[in-house]
Amino acid sequence: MLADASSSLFFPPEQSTFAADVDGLFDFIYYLSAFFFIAIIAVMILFVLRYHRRKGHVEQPSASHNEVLEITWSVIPSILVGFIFFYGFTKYLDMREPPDNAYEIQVIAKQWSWQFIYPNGADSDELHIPVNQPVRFILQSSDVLHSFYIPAFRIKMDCVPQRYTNTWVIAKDITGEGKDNSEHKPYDLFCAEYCGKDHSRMLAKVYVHEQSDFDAWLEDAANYLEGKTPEEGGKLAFEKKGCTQCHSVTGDNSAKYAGPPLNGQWGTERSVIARGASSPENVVMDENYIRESVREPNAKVVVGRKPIMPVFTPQQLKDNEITAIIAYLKSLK
Ligand code: HEC
Ligand SMILES: [Cu+2]
Repeated sequence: MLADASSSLFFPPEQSTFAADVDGLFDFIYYLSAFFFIAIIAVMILFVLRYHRRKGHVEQPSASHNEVLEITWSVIPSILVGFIFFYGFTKYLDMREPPDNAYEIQVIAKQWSWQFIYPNGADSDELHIPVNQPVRFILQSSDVLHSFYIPAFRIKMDCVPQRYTNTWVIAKDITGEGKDNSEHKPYDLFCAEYCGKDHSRMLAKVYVHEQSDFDAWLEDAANYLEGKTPEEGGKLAFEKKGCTQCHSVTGDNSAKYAGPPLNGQWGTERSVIARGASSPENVVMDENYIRESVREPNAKVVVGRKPIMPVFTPQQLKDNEITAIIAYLKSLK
């Protein structure tokens, strides 16, 4: 990031209409603090040199007070702090109030991935938005606290379980990769609230498109299973929905994956503990077991595993996607 010509010392390039204001206020506070830090230390050193205790030096009685000095050191800081408050608060209010015509995207945060759901039902694990248009994000969490943070846009907002929060942005420039022709790389999106073991891997990219390219992308994203065999489509769905975060399809059973490997499992028996039961029972991996594992992961938990698989609601994973995933898992040897 520092190598990028247009980036400042502290931040990536300003890519939203908010960014210049945020950086302006940050710089003001930063240089103001630096100024007073140097001024205070300098005066302190001067006083130490001038007034330190030494032979033949007679102590002065303590001065009672100096009205001009005291008023000066009260009024100047009050004006500075008042300015910081006023500027910060008015900009904060702008950032809280999306315009009525904003395009709305649902954001679902979960351990440890992001899901973005668009008005036409399409969804993605990377964020795609149109350029120069207000976009409002409606944030929710499926499990614990997360925080939706896009440094290039200077926006950050908590995702709180059992509650909706929101934030919005206008992106100033398109990004490269895909059909667009731009020098900007896609921007980073981070989770900025520690949320467990794989918090540091809870990342996504942000792609900003021209409106027409965005519309085309949206259309494709909604119909991504079309024209594919169930196995091909299932593989895509399995990757797109973040199953690969927790399940290997290579037999890798290491601690890197929170869930069991899913290749070669079709038709085999496993030991599970059903909800409320005290002793394990055996079940076979078939269509209904996979469907239940996705819609109600805690109904039966594999012995020796933690019940941490997230629920995938029909909004997050449609029935036809489950059907495709079943075909894919069936095909994995
Ligand atoms: C956050 C990690 C995580 C994610 C993401 C995840 N799973 Fe799981 N999954 C687990 C864990 C842990 C288990 C074992 C405990 C249990 O049975 O709930 C499991 C169990 C399963 C099982 C039963 C495995 C067996 O051997 O009996 C299936 C099938 C499954 N997951 C499918 C999926 C699919 C499909 C997706 C994506 C739509 C997915 N999982 C996403 C963690 C995850
Ligand atoms: Cu998180």
